Amino acid sequence: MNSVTTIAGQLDARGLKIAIVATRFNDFIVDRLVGGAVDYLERHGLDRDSLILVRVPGAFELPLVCRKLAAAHAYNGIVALGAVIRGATPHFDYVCAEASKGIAQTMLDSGTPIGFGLLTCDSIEQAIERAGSKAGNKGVEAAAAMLETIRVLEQL
Ligand code: INI
Repeated sequence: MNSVTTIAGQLDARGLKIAIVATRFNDFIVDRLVGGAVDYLERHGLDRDSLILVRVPGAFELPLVCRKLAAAHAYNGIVALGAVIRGATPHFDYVCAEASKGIAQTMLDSGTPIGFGLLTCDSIEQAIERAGSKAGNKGVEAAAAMLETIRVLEQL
């Protein structure tokens, strides 16, 4: 497949303006995701002055705030971070479904890349594993995906 023309995003965050939107709900987990995303973006050249962090109450509020930021056209990309942890009622399913649908729809409607860093876990242990331990840090992965998508779109 050497001869196939390939377009791929460079993981270079220099010169970009980025917004991170993070929930206060489950902040003991989400703060680890935020730390991972900030660290990743700075190590890839992002100037700290070009980064804002917006806090929202919970995952259900992520789409609305991402949509407002995208509509401002002031940011090249957005990283949405949160953690929904299953409880005793079906509440989990409604919050996960609306948050993920809303974020995806916002990305498609606005054309602004949004890194999807919303953990949807059956237990606190699963969330801890994905917030900088056994299963990596999903905040880092969301920031990386957003960055790569920004740089791919620039070439299309
Ligand atoms: N919000 C979360 O971000 N994570 C959760 O685990 C969660 N649970 O389990 O209830 C949660 N609920 C709050 C929700 O996102 C809204 O903030 C709330 O319903 C007010 O609109």
